[in-house]
Formats: sequence, C-alpha cells, structure tokens
Amino acid sequence: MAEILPIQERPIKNTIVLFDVDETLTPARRPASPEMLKLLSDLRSKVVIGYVGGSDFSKQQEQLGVDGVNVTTLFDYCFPENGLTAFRLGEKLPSTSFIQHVGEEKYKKLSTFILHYIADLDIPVKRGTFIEFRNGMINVSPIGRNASLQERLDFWEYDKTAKVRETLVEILRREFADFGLTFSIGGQISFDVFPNGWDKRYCLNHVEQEKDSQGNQYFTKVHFFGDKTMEGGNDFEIYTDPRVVGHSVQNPEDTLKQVKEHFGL
Ligand code: M1P
Repeated sequence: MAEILPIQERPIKNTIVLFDVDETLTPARRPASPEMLKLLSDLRSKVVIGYVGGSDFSKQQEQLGVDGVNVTTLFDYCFPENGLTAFRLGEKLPSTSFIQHVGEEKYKKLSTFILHYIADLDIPVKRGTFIEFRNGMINVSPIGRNASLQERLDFWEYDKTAKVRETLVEILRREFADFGLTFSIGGQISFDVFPNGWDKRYCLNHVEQEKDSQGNQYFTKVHFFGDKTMEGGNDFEIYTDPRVVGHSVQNPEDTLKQVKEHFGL
C-alpha cells in the first residue's frame, strides 16, 4: 500500500469526503467490491476520507474490512453509529452513550413497549435479537437481527406493502413523543432509535475538531455521498446540511462513477 500523507498534506486541501456505507459503498450488509476499495485508496491519496454509517462498527468491519483488513486503516475518519463512536487515524475518539443520555427508566419503558408489540405481531417469520443495544442508539427489528440473508430479503419485500416498520415507528413517535427521540428507517429489516440531533450530522462535531496550525477549523469543505437522501431517509439531514456539499447516489456503481467524475480519478 502506498504511503499515506498526513491529513493536512493531501493535495486537495481543507476538504473531507464522507460516505454512507450500505448501498453507497457496499450493497446492503454485503462486502465492498475490489473496485470500490481501490477507488477509496486512490481517493485517499488526494483528499481526506471517512465514512458515516448507521450500523455499529462490527458490521462495517465485516463489510469494508475485506479479508480481515482493519477498516480503520482504510479511512482517515470512521464514524459508526452516525459518529457516536468515532476513530481518527485508527485512534478511538471520546464517544457518547445512548443509555446515559436517555436514562434507565425511560429505556425500560421504551424497550418493554417494543418487545410487547413485537411479541403480538403476526408476521411470516420471526428470528432473534429484536432490539440491538448499541453505544449511541438502539436498533429495532420486527423479524430479528439474526435473520438469514434470504429471510432478510423476504422481509424487506414483505414490508414494502405490509409496512410493519412504518406502523411501529408511527406508534412509537406518538406514544413516546416527550422522550426527545428520532426513529429512522435506514435499512431493510430494522429501524434506529436515537436522541434528536444524533443523526448523521453528529459526525460533523468530530470533523470540526480538526484544526490547522493557527487553531482554525481545518476542513472548510465537507462532501457527503449517500443513497437515502430523500426526506425521511437516514442520509437526509447531513445531505441537506448547509455545512455539507451533498451528492445523492443510486447504488455503489453510481458512487464509483460520481466519485471518479468529481475527483478526476
Ligand atoms: O446503514 C443502514 C442501516 O443498516 C442496518 O439496517 P438493516 O439491518 O435494517 O438493513 C442497521 O445496522 C441500521 O442500524 C442501519 O441504519
């Protein structure tokens, strides 16, 4: 692998390029292609790069760390869970916790309600892990997170008309209106729950900490590539943030095309 220049010595100065993961860098919950990994490496020789995903770190390691490569060596910044967990040049940055913010009492009420609701649901298939408790959020899946790939795809199809997730999200928004929580459907079988404001814009707090030798904010241009950029999608808030130049992509092939065009690769 070519030597990586320090952050402030990359040819394209004062710029960071951030990517969503599922359906932007990789197919949903599947590994990145060799072509995508090469593109990222070529891009990194020109500019600072990072990813910001809704999933937790272990899933991004599986998808992007192909052949066991540590994913934190492939990006300057890694932002799992919207940046609630964060790495800069492989070093972990201080993180923020969902449970500390929400508190045990509220979480107990929320999780009890969700588990009762899912227990009573009549859907074709149920597996296990209906709530995944993460550092910066919880992830709720009516079918269960350990569904197989085929069961995942079947549920995704089924939910397009059954709208199990949309219905539950609506009920939760009503029932827990005073909890200050955001419910966001970003993937195929689940939705994320996190405190208001802890969407993908959260990672910009870390980006803004990068300072030049005078102590000024180093990054003056932030690009973001994502697929769920429509209102209600989990890329919408960062894509439309005034601090960000947003790029909407259809899928990883489209990301390859747009990045090559934009950065002359
Ligand atoms: O990155 C998008 C989403 O990916 C997964 O969703 P699902 O398993 O439903 O396809 C989850 O990790 C979710 O948290 C994340 O937002």
